Amino acid sequence: MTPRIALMRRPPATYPRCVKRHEPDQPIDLDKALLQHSRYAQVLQQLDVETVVLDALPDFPDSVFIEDNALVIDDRAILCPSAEPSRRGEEARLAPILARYKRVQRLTSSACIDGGDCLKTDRHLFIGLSQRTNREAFDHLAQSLPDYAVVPIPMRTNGVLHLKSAVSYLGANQLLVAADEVDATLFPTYDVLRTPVGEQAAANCARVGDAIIAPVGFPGTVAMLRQRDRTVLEVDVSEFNKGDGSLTCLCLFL
Ligand code: CIR
Repeated sequence: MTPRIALMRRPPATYPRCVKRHEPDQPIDLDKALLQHSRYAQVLQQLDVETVVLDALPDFPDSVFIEDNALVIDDRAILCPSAEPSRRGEEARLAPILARYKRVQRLTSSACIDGGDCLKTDRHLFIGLSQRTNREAFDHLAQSLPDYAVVPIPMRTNGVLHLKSAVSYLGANQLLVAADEVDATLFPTYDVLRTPVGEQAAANCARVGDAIIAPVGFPGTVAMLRQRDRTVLEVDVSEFNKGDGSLTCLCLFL
């Protein structure tokens, strides 16, 4: 389904203090992050997606990564409580906004999950079992979404943060996979396109209709997609990469 609305959350002034697994070589440039965020919204608008940009939440430095706060599936928005203590509560701040569009649901209290670990295709919901997403969350989703085949995907301990950092659904039964990060044989019924050597980070792309939004800096991946007649638009998300974020985490498609 082509997304028509994207919720985004403006980066707060506290964003440079977001959770990071490693300090970046260069510090986060907040002004540049704000520009990149606006530019991404413009690209979505060019593709006829209505962007709803929510006020910044200074108490939550990572709240710009709004994809992690909920799993939106059909008419439901399932809130995602993060395993990262400083992110707990972001989802509650989003709940009233989601309720304008969807039926809001909650998981069992022992469940931890980030939306970045939830990859929907037309038939499957793949759930990355990562440092952020536990079995309780997977079990609850598997029980409560009988229309989907809900499939667990084990993630490497020191690999990417989330499943969607390494796998994107491109529509037409195609998955773009960073095969160094996730075992591509776990998707036997899909046409798997592997990111070229050195371009693993390009595996996180957003799809809007037939168009693909890809991060800047991965010419091999862009060429591969264009050879398959896909329209590719590139967006610079360098300041979000420094906070362990990728492109898709900046919006929540409704
Ligand atoms: C975090 O550690 O939670 C944030 N600094 C980055 C979250 C990125 N989210 C995503 O890729 N879905």
